Amino acid sequence: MKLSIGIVGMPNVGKSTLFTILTKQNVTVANYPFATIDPNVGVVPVPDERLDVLTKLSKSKKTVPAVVEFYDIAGLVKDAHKGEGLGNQFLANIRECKAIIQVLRCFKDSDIIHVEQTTDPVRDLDIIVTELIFKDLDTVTKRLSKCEKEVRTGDKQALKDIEILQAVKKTLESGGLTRAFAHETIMKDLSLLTAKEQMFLLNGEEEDVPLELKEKISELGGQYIVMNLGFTEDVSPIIVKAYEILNLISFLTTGEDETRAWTIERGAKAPEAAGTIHTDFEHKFIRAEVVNYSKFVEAGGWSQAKQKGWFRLEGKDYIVQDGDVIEIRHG
Ligand SMILES: Nc1nc2c(ncn2[C@@H]2O[C@H](COP(=O)(O)OP(=O)(O)O)[C@@H](O)[C@H]2O)c(=O)[nH]1
Ligand SMILES: [Mg+2]
Repeated sequence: MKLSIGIVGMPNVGKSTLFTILTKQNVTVANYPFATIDPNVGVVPVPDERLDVLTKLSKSKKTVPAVVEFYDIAGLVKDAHKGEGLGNQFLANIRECKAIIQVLRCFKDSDIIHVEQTTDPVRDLDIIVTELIFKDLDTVTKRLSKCEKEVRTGDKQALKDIEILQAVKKTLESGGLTRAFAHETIMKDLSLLTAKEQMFLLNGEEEDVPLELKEKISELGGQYIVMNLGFTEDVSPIIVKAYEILNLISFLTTGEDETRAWTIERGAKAPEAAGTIHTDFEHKFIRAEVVNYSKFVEAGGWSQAKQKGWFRLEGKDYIVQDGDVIEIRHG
């Protein structure tokens, strides 16, 4: 699955406004042809000051930041899970994303129509979460009955799966999200909407945000950011926060040709990281030469770091750390 974030919410809450601000500084779009094909996909560079420092040190010709893809998904309305307002199509779009930013309209502006007539972000949150939950309940219930059939044929794995699915179903029925189960194998297969990392963007001024909304979001185990999209230019905090909730880190490569940040999930091992540079590197991985960023800068470059003995040789099991400056050795 790609490292993509879907922008989700009711109609007219500021989703496209967010998408437009995020993608305005779209410097790397030429490297990502699909982004020019689908106008609802934006490739957004991740701000990273370390890149400038490394570029100077290595006198690199090019600097390439890490990127996150954002999807502007059309607005969901009540009963989307029953197909209302093309709901099923939009829910399918959400399923393709790795994480969700849910935009909630807190700003009051009578010129901007609200599909539910009034500004009430607590109600909107409930509507959207309910739609995601209903869709997932449908998915889980279908899978449960399939597993129950498999159990009758003596399938032991199915028995374990049923246990997890029942716990998931119970969570959904009580109105909860299911992120806590995300590590289970069966969940990876189902890719539930409520199991995705989710961040809430409260569109408005701080005083527009009801305390009840913040409490509801905390109950759901979510993190929020308050931002008045109508009057915002700098969205770096959103990108940085999104990177964090997605559990992403960057490792760095640097040389005369280019200095570049590469995105991996926290916990990824060296061959997997190598694979993000080139798929062949993953299979032909021999070892990685690694210096952490601060040591690299302190030494003043690759050769100095080597002279000082500050770089390490790491093998297949090495878990790559944020800010590792890496050179991959491959066959
Ligand atoms: N007053 C105000 N209007 C906003 C704000 N954010 C978005 N809008 C306006 O609300 C309307 C709907 O926004 P849009 O981003 O298209 O909503 P979407 O349907 O969720 O994609 C547009 O006219 C925006 O200019 C805001 O923070 N304050
Ligand atoms: Mg829109």
